[in-house]
Amino acid sequence: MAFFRSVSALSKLRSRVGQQTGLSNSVRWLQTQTSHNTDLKSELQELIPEYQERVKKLKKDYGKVELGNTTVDMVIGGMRGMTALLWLGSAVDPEEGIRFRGMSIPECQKALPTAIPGGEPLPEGILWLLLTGKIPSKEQVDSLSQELRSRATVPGFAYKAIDALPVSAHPMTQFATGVMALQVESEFQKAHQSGIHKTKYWEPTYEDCMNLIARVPAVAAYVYRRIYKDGKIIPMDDSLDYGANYSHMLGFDDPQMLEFMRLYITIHSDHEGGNVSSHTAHLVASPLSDPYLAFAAALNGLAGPLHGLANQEVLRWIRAVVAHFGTPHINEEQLKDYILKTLNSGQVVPGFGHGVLRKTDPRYTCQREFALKHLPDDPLFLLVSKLKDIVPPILTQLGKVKNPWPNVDAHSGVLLNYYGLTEENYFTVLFGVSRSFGVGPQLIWDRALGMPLERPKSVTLERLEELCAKAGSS
Ligand code: CMX
Repeated sequence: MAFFRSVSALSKLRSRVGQQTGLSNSVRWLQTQTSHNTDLKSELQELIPEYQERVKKLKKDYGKVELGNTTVDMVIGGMRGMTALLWLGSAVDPEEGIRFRGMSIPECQKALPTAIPGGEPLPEGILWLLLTGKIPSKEQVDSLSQELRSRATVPGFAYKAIDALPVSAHPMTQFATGVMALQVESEFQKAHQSGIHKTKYWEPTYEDCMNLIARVPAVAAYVYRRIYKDGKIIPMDDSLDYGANYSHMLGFDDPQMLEFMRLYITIHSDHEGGNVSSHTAHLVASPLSDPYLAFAAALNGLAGPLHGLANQEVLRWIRAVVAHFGTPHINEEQLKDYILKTLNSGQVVPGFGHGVLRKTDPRYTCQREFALKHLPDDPLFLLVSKLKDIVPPILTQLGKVKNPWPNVDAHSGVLLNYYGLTEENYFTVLFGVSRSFGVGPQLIWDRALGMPLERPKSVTLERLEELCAKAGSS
């Protein structure tokens, strides 16, 4: 009872703080939580005992509280709607979309520090927020930028591992191989072999996750330059923030592209825990596989066309439409015919639909706003805009699509293409770099909270039929 009393006192306090400032409750609450600690690890260290207490209390006093029943639909339907994971960083509401530690994308755009006045959030800010639940100051974000730069040196053997693959290998294969090679330097694996006490697991996990996050842009940029730019590598620029540096190492220094990259990483960082890549990382890390092993596995899930690879598939599909009609200026009837042709050939329309969302993805909306501001007349953007109106009614008519609205992947490709990053096979690598920002913080918390090995129960087909027959006859 005391627990519920304290929760209710907490929400009253949140609401009171909110009324005083005129901001939404979640942001107001987080603003009261800011601190002056510029060292992220020390900040985290202070928070861990409180979170451990909260989880301990749930386990001890409320372990048998039901969160919903498991149905046959869930077992044979990809576990849709089954609440089965603890994920601290973010939550997806079907109608409203993502909230990062309670903050919507527009709230993050307003509250997180930027590189230029009125600009897009710096990815370092979302990392701080996801890990601590607090809105960082510019000073804290700058200090984190510096920390990431100081960890960014990639060992030569990681590049050699990539070089062992043919240049024609898919960029995601090359990227995941590079990440696997980084594992050789895992602090967690070393510490575990030396017999570290389990209460300390989070510390080498923190080191691994921060090193991983710091190093993936260089690995990812290497893959890009190796495949598409004759292997001419561009070194990191010590004066740049994380997002700008990644763009710079890829070879894109247009200030607008740097802003888009900052926004891209921020919005692709996390999407609660049940999506394939995030869930994979959490699952693979649960038997104490280190963060590199977990994140490489996550990337392999992200590389599926129904998940992150849709990024690539959307631009490929749009290009095929343009090639088919010989122009990006296509009328509604022609577009409808092409969409039906795609559906009739047994394929999905990439960039539409979602496992959880039931409205337009706010990650789509914020990219659309960026495009409206910076490239309103781009022919491919205009085509994407038409598709957002034409595709949903057609998918709805199929009668089976639960969410006909555009998702995050419907938009990113045309923006990247506009700024010169035209090689769509590479797009999922950008998604992968961003996803390290969501996966890393959760893996650190998994170890800090002593999360156990994940091991759900499965059922055979015969047993399922037996249980259904029993339920049917009663
Ligand atoms: N085009 C055509 N058919 C679609 C569709 C689309 N965009 N979205 C869903 N459907 C179909 C499904 O294939 C399924 O058909 P069957 O019953 O014949 O197998 C039916 O509608 C029901 O699916 P659903 O319950 O609405 O959707 P799911 O939760 O099963 O799948 C998703 C979600 C995203 C895989 C699906 O909407 C899809 O394939 N979309 C296109 C690919 C895409 O954009 N993926 C990116 C998602 C975001 C991300 O993870 O990056």
